[in-house]
Amino acid sequence: MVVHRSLVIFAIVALMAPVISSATEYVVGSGDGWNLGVKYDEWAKDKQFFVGDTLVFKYKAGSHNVYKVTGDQFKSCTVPSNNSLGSFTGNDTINLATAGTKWYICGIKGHCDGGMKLKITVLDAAPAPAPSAATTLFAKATGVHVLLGVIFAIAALITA
Ligand SMILES: [Cu+2]
Repeated sequence: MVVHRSLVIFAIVALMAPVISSATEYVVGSGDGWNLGVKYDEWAKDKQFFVGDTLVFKYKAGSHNVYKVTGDQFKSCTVPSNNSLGSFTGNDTINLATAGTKWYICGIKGHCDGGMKLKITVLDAAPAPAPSAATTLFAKATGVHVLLGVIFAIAALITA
């Protein structure tokens, strides 16, 4: 019975894996969080952001904040008069709802100039109309997961 149960769980996990991996939560700056002395262009350069992903800005509440800004405000480190992100809790989550370039800065005096500025490009989650190498790979990966799930489900039934 122990084997039977673990096989069923494996089958469910194998079937669910492509669904689970479709949206990603990114902690900005990873372990360094949202702080001075972190190179956010370095952090962002090897990442691909898609609509549906989330950014989490982690910092000591009161020490920093996060403003969504325009490209011009980003360049000049201009803090907008409105706070478009709601309250600053030190664990600020932003849902990437639309595709395009997004800019974020810390609004504490001198912090944006000190490097607390993040620029990312968000891509549409939907696959391109023309089949690309990436979508073909994804389709294959999904196929393998479904196949594995079916095989283990059958195996689970046989051993039951
Ligand atoms: Cu700051």
